[in-house]
Parts: sequence; structure tokens; C-alpha cells
Amino acid sequence: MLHNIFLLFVGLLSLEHVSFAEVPSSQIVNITETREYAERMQNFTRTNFEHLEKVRNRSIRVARSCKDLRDRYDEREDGVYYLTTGNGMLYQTYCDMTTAGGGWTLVASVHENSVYGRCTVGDRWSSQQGNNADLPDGDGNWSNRNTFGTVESATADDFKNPGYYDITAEDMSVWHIPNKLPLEHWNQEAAAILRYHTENQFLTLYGGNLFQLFKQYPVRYKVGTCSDRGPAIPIIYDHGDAESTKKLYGPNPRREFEPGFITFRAINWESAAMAICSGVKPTVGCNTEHYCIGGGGYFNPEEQCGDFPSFDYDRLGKEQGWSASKEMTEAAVLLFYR
Ligand SMILES: *[C@@H]1O[C@H](CO)[C@@H](O)[C@H](O)[C@H]1NC(C)=O
Ligand SMILES: *[C@@H]1O[C@H](CO)[C@@H](O)[C@H](O)[C@H]1NC(C)=O
Ligand SMILES: *[C@@H]1O[C@H](CO)[C@@H](O)[C@H](O)[C@H]1NC(C)=O
Ligand SMILES: *[C@@H]1O[C@H](CO)[C@@H](O)[C@H](O)[C@H]1NC(C)=O
Ligand SMILES: [Ca+2]
Ligand SMILES: [Ca+2]
Ligand SMILES: [Ca+2]
Repeated sequence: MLHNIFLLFVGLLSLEHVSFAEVPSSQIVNITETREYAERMQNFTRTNFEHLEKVRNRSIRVARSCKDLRDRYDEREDGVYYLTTGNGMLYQTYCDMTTAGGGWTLVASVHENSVYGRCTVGDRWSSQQGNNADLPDGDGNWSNRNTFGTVESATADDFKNPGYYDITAEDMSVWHIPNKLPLEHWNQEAAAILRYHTENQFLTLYGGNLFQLFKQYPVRYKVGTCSDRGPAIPIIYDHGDAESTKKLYGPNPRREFEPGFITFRAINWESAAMAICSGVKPTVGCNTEHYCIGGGGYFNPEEQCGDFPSFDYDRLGKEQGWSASKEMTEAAVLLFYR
């Protein structure tokens, strides 16, 4: 953004130089106006120390979750905060302090860097080690304490912070927002593709977080059959609705799910496991590889292995057949707890 504005500025300056050279003196650059413009630009790019001090001051707060920050310190602003794990490890993540009362901690993002890469680099939520039946758990990152990524790059690559396993929560919120969208724009609802949250405190039944839930429902090749799905939880929409959710996936999968849910640990016809079916509950058929994300380490056929397994089955984003929409495929899935 800054870069673009800078380019525009440089562009404008050079345009004015052109006019300076080629037009009569009556249209010569107005020095007063140019100076003002330069000052505005300087103001725009100058470090805002007051703001920096405000966000840096947040580090004195002691909290294990964004909900703690809301409840103990009455923090109400969306943005980056500091959290501390039970063992005393300090980390930073994003807090959504506005949706449905706020207090939501960003714990992970699932990002597909290349839908053509089949369990290759960047497929941390399935496997980076190739499609391999001897690695049924793949990278195992749904149920380990490994962390990766940073909060500011959560829409540009995978992200997992200690909150994923350290926070004991009741509910989840999920945001699908376009890849590469900068953090300062995440909370603009118009930028979202889909947003929803649960409110029946389902996590209390599964150990309080996804780390525990996926221990009960391992994301593992051949762990069971299609009917051994994990829980499907009803959702409240914060952006979008049942109809718009359907359209994010291909016309064929639409006949096999019901919108209005988030489902955990789906298994397809070929015994591949997937972690999350976002916004939907599989009802008939077992072709979940076209609309559920994350996975174990093996899919058959191999073309389906990856963080967004077979979202591109009928060519990327053509909204035909089994393929998910382009906007869905090119959006990161942000997972929050409260
Ligand atoms: C230059 O722009 C300023 C502000 O718009 C205006 O007040 C001034 O009269 C202009 N000067 C000339 C020489 O056009
Ligand atoms: C730039 O910032 C200064 C200090 O905040 C302010 O006085 C001035 O009006 C600003 N200039 C412009 C062109 O916005
Ligand atoms: C940051 O904290 C210091 C020390 O408590 C305080 O004096 C200062 O006003 C705070 N700054 C902002 C911008 O809140
Ligand atoms: C999980 O993700 C990390 C980070 O990308 C990766 O290096 C690792 O292989 C994955 N698997 C395990 C078991 O940690
Ligand atoms: Ca991939
Ligand atoms: Ca990824
Ligand atoms: Ca299939």
C-alpha cells in the first residue's frame, strides 16, 4: 500500500516534470501545492510513535488468551497483543475484540501456497514430505506442539502459535480472508469471504482446543471409514450465509453437504483423513477432499494431497464440477478460540 502510494507519488512528480518541459509557463507546477503534497506524503510515511508506544505498551499485560485481555484489562481494540503460555513462553498474536463480544484469539491459519504442489513445501497442515502411505499422519501438525509462521504473515503462509495447544477454550470462530491481505485490514468485514463462530461451547466436550480434539479424532490415513467422522457443530454467520457458503464450493460437492456447520476429521472413500470442513457438514457421498482442508500424509490418488486437498479437481477456480471457487482457494482460513 505504502509502496503503491510512493510509486504514485513518484509517477505524479515525473508527470509534472513532463508538463514542465512541454507546456506553456501558465501551467507550470504550483510550488505551494507540490510542497503540501510532499508534506502529506511525509506525514503518511513517518513513524507514528504514539501508536507504536500504545501497541508496545500492551506487552505489560499478563494474559493467556485474548479473552483474558478483555476480561482482566478491558482491552477492546482489534490488533496484535502479547500472550503468555502456562510455562511462561511469550508470543504475539491477533485478537478479535469486536465480533460477538470479542475476546477471540487467533491460534492458526491454513494457507494453500500452491494447489498444484501435492504434499510439498508449504503443505504444513497435511504433509511436506510427499504423498506417502507409510506416513499416515503426514506432518502431524494438527496434534503436536510444533509452531510456525508469524501473525503478520498469517494470510501469506501457514501460522500456528502456542495458543493452539495452550489455551483452554469453549468456542471457535473462523475467517476466510483473501491471501496476502495485510493485518490492518483483516477486521474490515467487507474484505472477508466468509466468517462465522460457534456458540454452543462444543470445545469443552473435546478437551478445550483443537490439539486435544484431534488427539481424539486423529487426522490419519486409514484411521476409519467415511462414517467415522468427528463432530459437526452448528455455526452463527458473521459474514455470509448458508447460500453464499454453498457457492464457495463446486456444484458437485454442493449436493453432498449441508451448509451451516463446521465439521472435524472427515474421511473420504479412499480412507484419507481431512481436518476441517469449513462452513459445512458432509451428508451424502464421501468426496470430502473437494471441500475439507488439512489432511494426513496420504491421499489416493496422489493429486489430492495438500492443505486444500482437491480444491482444483476440475481446474483451479473454474467453479465447475468438483472445483472450489477461486476466491475460496485463494483465501487463508484463520482459526480463533474463545
Ligand atoms: C497554488 O495553489 C494554491 C493552493 O491551491 C493557491 O492558493 C495559489 O494561488 C496557487 N498559485 C498559483 C501561482 O497558481
Ligand atoms: C503534517 O503533520 C503535522 C503535525 O502533525 C501537521 O501540523 C500538518 O498539518 C500535517 N500536514 C499535512 C499536509 O497533512
Ligand atoms: C505507555 O506506558 C507508559 C508507562 O505506563 C505511559 O506513561 C504512556 O502514556 C503509555 N503510552 C501510550 C501511548 O499509551
Ligand atoms: C510441521 O510443520 C513444520 C513446520 O513447517 C514442519 O517442518 C514439520 O515437518 C511438520 N511436522 C511435524 C511432525 O512437526
Ligand atoms: Ca499444496
Ligand atoms: Ca500451507
Ligand atoms: Ca472422491
